Amino acid sequence: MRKEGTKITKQKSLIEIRTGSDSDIPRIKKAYDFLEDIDISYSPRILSAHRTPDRMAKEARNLSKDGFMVSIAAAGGSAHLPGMSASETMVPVVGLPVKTSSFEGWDSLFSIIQMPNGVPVGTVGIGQAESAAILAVQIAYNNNIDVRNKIRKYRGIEGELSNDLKTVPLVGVIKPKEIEVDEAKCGGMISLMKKLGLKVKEFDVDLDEARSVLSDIEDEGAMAIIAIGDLERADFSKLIAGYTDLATIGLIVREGKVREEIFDSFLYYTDEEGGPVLGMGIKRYRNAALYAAQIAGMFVSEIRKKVGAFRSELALSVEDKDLQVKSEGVKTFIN
Ligand code: RP5
Repeated sequence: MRKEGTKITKQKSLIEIRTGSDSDIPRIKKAYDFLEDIDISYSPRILSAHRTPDRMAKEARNLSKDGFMVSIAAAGGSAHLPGMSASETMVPVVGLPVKTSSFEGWDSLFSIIQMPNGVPVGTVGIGQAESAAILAVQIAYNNNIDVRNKIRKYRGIEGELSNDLKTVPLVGVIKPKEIEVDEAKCGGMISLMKKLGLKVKEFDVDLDEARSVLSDIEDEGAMAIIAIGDLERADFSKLIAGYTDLATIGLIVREGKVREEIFDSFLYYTDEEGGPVLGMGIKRYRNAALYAAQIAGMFVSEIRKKVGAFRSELALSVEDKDLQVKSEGVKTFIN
């Protein structure tokens, strides 16, 4: 049986907040506070990926049947809770890296963000608990115009959405004109989304055009945005997120060595500029597509089924390789 969040008991929780330890709870207090302040129910859990692995996995598998639309998974250090939870569910997981004493939370961030292709976690900056809560609401309440307008007001986003707005499985892919993407990978991301049943609209913009592009796609009922940046324009995703209440997936695509400072301009915004971003691992084009499909899949069962089939194919291909390496040995396998 689920216990409802602390303050609200009548409203059904669409948002679960799982932490790897009770010690995480005071560190992510802003997430609970934010949801309580805007009257959104949540279910708090303590589920450790290492100390209670079976229970953690089982409760991840139960998320969908228990009616959750999103799970915030917060953990620190060897922070495997978000990734392991994500691998057991089609419900989008928002990864919240908890600040640690030894590495200031960089260990947590790196353990969460760079998920392998196939199983995305939308990751916020270290200790960015309020961002995680805002994004969870933006994902779970995409079709609830009252809640969306409340969030827009709180975040200072211009323009109230019309109550007649109907959401559709549409995703906007937006990038600055000046950056170069790997055409094959970007094309692969777009075709994967289409294969999973999403409509996709692509925009190359200057930042001053972004606001009107976003306003149009919001009016068309989009469910998510993928905003692409590179090393020089790592801030692009969060600047885009500053103009919209749509769940904004941030993707950094530039090839080459990446230093950790990039995450400072990628994931952290201020009251004056930018907004919260669901960060994907560097160059994780496919995960951006899958995460967008998971968000839409919360509202469209056909898309959820297709993401499930994609995951099953992925699992089968790993199992095949396992059988192969077991029978052939590594030397034949790698040749
Ligand atoms: C992680 O280890 C938890 O998420 C927590 O951040 C960290 C330390 O846990 P405790 O030793 O305080 O229980 O799994």
